[in-house]
Amino acid sequence: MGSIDKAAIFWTIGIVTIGIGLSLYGTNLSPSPENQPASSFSDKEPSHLMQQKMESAKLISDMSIVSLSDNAEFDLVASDIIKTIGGESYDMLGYNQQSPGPLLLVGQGDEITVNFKNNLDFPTTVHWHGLRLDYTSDGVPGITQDPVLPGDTFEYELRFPDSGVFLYHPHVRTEMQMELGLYGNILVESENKIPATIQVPLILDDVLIAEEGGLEEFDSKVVTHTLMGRFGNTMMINGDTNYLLEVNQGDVARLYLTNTANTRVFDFGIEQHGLKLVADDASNYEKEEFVDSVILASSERRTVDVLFDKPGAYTITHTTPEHTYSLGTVLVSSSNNENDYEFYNIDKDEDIVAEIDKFRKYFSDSPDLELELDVKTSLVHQMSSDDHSSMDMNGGHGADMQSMKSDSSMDMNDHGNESQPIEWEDEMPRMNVMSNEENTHWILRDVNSGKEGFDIDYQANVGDIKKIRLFNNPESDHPMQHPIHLHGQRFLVLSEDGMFNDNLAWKDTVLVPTGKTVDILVEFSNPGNWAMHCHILEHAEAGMITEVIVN
Ligand SMILES: [Cu+2]
Repeated sequence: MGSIDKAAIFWTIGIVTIGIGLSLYGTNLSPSPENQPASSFSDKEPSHLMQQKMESAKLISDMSIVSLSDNAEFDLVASDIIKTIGGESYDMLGYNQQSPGPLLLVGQGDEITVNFKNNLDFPTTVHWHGLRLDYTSDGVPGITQDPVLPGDTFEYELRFPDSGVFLYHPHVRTEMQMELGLYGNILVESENKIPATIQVPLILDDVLIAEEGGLEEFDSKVVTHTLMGRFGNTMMINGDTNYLLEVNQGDVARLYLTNTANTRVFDFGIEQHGLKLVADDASNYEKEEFVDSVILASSERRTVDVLFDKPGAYTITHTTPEHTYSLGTVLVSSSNNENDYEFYNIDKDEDIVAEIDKFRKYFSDSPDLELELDVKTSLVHQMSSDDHSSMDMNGGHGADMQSMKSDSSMDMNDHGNESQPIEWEDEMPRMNVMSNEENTHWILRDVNSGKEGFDIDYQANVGDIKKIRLFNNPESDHPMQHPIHLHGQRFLVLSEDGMFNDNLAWKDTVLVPTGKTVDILVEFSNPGNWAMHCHILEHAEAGMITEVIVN
């Protein structure tokens, strides 16, 4: 039933690295002093611990692993599948008959060709989220390609200038197709050594299962749940409601986290374990830091290292202001392995610091573009003009509100948790279900021109370094956080409400909390026509999208 019975796939990185020249652990046994604390590895001979690492850096994946060398070709097919969730069968969608789709394992700097076939009953595309690839392979209808019709094929040319974990998913009715299971990870390996004994991709998701069974239905013509996005009621890691990771005491796990939920922001943690935060969407951080948990919005990724130094069963958690949910379990078996206490050392990534140094002179530039995040919805006025004087969004819908911590005076503009990393979750289900792309229109607005959405016509040139200011208007009809994603480029998140971010990393998606002003510095490195949109999938479908042209 759980993943105990599932044949987990073990892949020895040592074997892979021979082919693509990444065997730093095998050849460089005297790490440079700036990368290693003085206390560790001072001997010429490899230590016992290092021997262990050299032999055992395994990739553990529930998804089938497809290892692709430079110039490889790969066939990817989207089709209907029947997927088992919590012992029940559901009609869903998959890539190569799987959901999540296969994990593509590639090397930084390599290029591959994906021969895609659409065996679905409706149009789709594949978007390669976070990759700075040729825009003609970016998979966005209306901007880079026509939808791939049922039975048709499309050839995607992928390249991987950045290392880390990325994802692929459709860009047509994305809110439906991703919810039904179309997504997968790409792991781009760099030449840098990985100070871990195992590597594990963890895809966090939720699905909405209807009371009467089956997944909550979609309207084939109209996007629904546009107010807040479709929150699931069933959470999964790697497509499994009962996820289990089995490790040995002494293992250092490098966890690659990806959020593929339509709208849910996850606050990921592991009971009794600190997480060493290593990398963001598209690069390492300037410096590692220990955190209790990691906030990930839809489509964001993080890399964290965890030392499992004591045997036991530990719950993988998602924590909201109201609840702590179990996402799965890490089972740590006792072993004679020594705990690797150098894990507690904090490393600086001098390469990233040096790379970002070239951009610091732009940090104080004025914004080249100021975007306001807003919404127009007839629902709010409809509801508030209803003759229920006491009817705020809680009071009138007691049955819908049972999951809330109180029936106090919250109304739509006061979710009460706006200062928290996770502002709130599905608190107004009925209102949300009533919302659709016709009664609720999400807006990206150019503050200076007043233009909205595709009328904004923002252009830049390759080589430009530009600041973009994102203002999440707290006075809008329905203020809430929005993860804003820019295709095909990378950016630094410089500040929030003027508070400078002192640990930078390259990103492609940034969560803009309610009422906040977030400045990002975009390196326009990749020519073409690119989408920029909210990654709450229902918001993007309901208008929260624009196009950026890089000449
Ligand atoms: Cu949004």
